[in-house]
Amino acid sequence: MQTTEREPEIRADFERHGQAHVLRHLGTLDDARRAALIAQLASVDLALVSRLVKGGEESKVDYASVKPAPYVALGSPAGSARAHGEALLRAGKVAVFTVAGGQGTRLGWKGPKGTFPATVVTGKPLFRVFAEQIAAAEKRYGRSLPWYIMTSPLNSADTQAFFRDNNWFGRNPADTFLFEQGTMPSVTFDGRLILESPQSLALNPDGHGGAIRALHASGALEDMQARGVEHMSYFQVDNPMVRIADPVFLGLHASSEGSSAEMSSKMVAKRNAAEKVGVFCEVAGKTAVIEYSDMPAELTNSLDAQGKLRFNAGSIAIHAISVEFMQRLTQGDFALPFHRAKKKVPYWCDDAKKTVEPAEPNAIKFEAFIFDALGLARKSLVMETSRTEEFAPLKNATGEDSPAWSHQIQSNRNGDWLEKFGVKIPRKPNGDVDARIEIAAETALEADDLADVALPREIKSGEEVLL
Ligand code: UD2
Repeated sequence: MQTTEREPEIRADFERHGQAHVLRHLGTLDDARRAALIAQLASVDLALVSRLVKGGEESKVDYASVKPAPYVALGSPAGSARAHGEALLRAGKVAVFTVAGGQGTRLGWKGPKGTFPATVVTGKPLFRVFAEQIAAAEKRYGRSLPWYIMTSPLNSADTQAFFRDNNWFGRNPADTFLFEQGTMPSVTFDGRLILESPQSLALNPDGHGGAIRALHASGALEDMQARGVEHMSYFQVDNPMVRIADPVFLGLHASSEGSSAEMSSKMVAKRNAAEKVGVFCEVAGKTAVIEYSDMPAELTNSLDAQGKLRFNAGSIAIHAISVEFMQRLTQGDFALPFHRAKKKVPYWCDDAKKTVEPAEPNAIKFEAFIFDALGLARKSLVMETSRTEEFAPLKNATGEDSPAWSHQIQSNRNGDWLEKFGVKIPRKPNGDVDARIEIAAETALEADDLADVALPREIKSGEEVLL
C-alpha cells in the first residue's frame, strides 16, 4: 500500500494519541510534500512516544546503593594482553566503529563534526586523523581494519561527500562502511509533537544507543561477521587523540585466559567534579555509566577518606564491543532506555509563517546511550588510561574541550613522546609544552615507534614541528 493511502489510518492513530495537530497543514501541501509528511508520520512509534512522555521508560537507579566501579589501574595490564590484542589484529578479527551522528552544535561548526580541523599544525580534519591511524595500523598488522561510521539524517549526505571528495583518504573504499542511525521525534514540555515546517516533524537522531539497531538494520553487523570480525574498537568522532584498536585494551577485553568480555571501556581520572563526562559506577552488581547530567550532586561531589573524588572514573567513550554481543541484543526483544534532555528545537510558527529558532529550551529530545548496554553484557571490564595520551575532545568553541585546549594536549603528548627519546622540549611554568608539535600516525602510533625516526635534538619555544 502507498503511504498516502494510509492517510486515514494514520490520521486516526494520531488523533487517538492526541497528536493530530501535526496534520493541520496536510490539505495545503502538494502531492510530494504530502507524501513526505505521511511517510514521516508513519515511521513514528506513537505508543513509545506516549510512554516516554508519561515517563514510564526512565531507568530508576537506587543512588543510595551505587558504588564506584572497579577498574584495571593505569600501567597494570599484563604484557600478554598486548600480544593477544596484536594477534587479533593480525588475524583480521577487529573492526573500527565511529559514532558520528551528533549535531556538534556546541562547537559552532556547520558541517559534520568529523570534518572539523583537529590537529595542531596541519589542521587535519578528524576523519582524516582517524583514517591515517587506521591505515598505519593496517600496514603494521598486514590486515584491513574495516571502518564502520554511523551518521544521521542530519549529516549523512555531507559525510559521504567528504569521504568521496577526499578519495576515502587513500584507503580501499570497500573497507569504509557509512550507515545512518534512526531518529526520534522531539516533543514540547507538555508532550506534543513539533512541526519544524508544514511538511516535516522535528526529529532528532536517536542517540548513540541507536547504534545497536542501526548496526543490524544497515547490514553492518552481517558484514562484520562475513569478514570474520569478532570485536569492534568503538569511539566518538570528537576525540582526535583516541588510540584506535589499541592492542593492549583489545587483548585485555578479549582475554586469552577465560572468556572474552562483551563490552569493555576506557576511563580517565576526572579533571574535577564538574567535568562533563559520565562516571563508571557499580549499579546492582553491574558496571554502568551514569551520565553527568543524571548523577545527583551528592554523588558527583562526594570524597573518599583521602579527600579524592569517590566517583572518579570518567568515561571517555572508548569501548571494545563484541560483535556477538551486538548480534545477541538485536535478536532478542531488547530496548535501551531513552534519556531526556531539554533542548532548543526550531519549530514552525503558523502566525509568522516561518520556522522560529527559540532563544530558550522549548522541547525534550529523547536519546538512547550505548553505555546502557553495559548492564546487558555478561562480562565487562574498565581499563584506566592516561588523559594526556588519549583524551582531548573537541566539544566547545572556547574554554575546556575547545580546539585550543585540545591542541595543547596534543602538543603535550607529542612532547612527552619526544622527551622519552632525549629531545629537549620547552615547557611553560605549568608544565605544558611551549611549542606546537604534530606527529602523523604514519610516523608513530605510539611513543616507542619514534625509536626508528630521525628526531631533532631540541625544539625551541614557540616552534611549530611536524613529524
Ligand atoms: C559524551 C558522553 C559522556 C562522556 C563524553 C566524553 C554521552 C551521552 N555522554 O558526552 O559521558 O563520555 O562524551 O567525551 O554519550 N552521537 C551520535 N548520534 C546521536 C548522538 C550522538 O552518533 O544521536 C555521537 C556524536 O556524534 C558524538 C558522540 O556521540 O561522537 C557524543 O555525543 P554528545 O556530544 O552528545 O556527548 P557529550 O560530549 O555530551
